[in-house]
Amino acid sequence: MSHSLIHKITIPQHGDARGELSVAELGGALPFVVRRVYWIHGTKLDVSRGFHAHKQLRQLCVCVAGSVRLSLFDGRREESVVLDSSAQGLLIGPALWHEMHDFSPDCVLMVFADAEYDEADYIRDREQFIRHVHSS
Ligand code: T46
Repeated sequence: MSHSLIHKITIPQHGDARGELSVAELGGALPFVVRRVYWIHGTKLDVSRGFHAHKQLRQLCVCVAGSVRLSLFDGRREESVVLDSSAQGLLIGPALWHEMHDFSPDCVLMVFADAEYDEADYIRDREQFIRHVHSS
């Protein structure tokens, strides 16, 4: 049986009467040393993003506000997951085509990455991605 493409990580919450506090730390919710953090926000209505895979990069995506749907494709199967909680992260490893759809207007998607930005690590053509996974 093939394993799921969706790897969720529980992010510890320390809520109290004052509100919420969520922690992503190495050895806890973070499975790698973070070298870059970016966040996607202010996404316009009916806009989708992504449409690429990475050759090496590992990322943890946390929807800290609102919601977004991620569609994942490993070259054979496609799976979709809605992120709508700051208590859960989605791991996106290498060789996983990903698309982001259905952003809510208030969505803030925070992404922790294990390397600096490198355009050479992107595969932005779906046919090229399929050839890449079937040749490796
Ligand atoms: C990913 C998904 C989840 C930079 O200059 N530095 C950066 O660290 C990033 C992430 C992007 N950029 C530049 C490159 C483009 O000119 O920002 C512009 C928008 O990037 P892109 O079109 O790749 O954005 P998304 O939302 O399609 O993809 C992003 C990440 O790039 C990607 O690694 O996995 O979010």
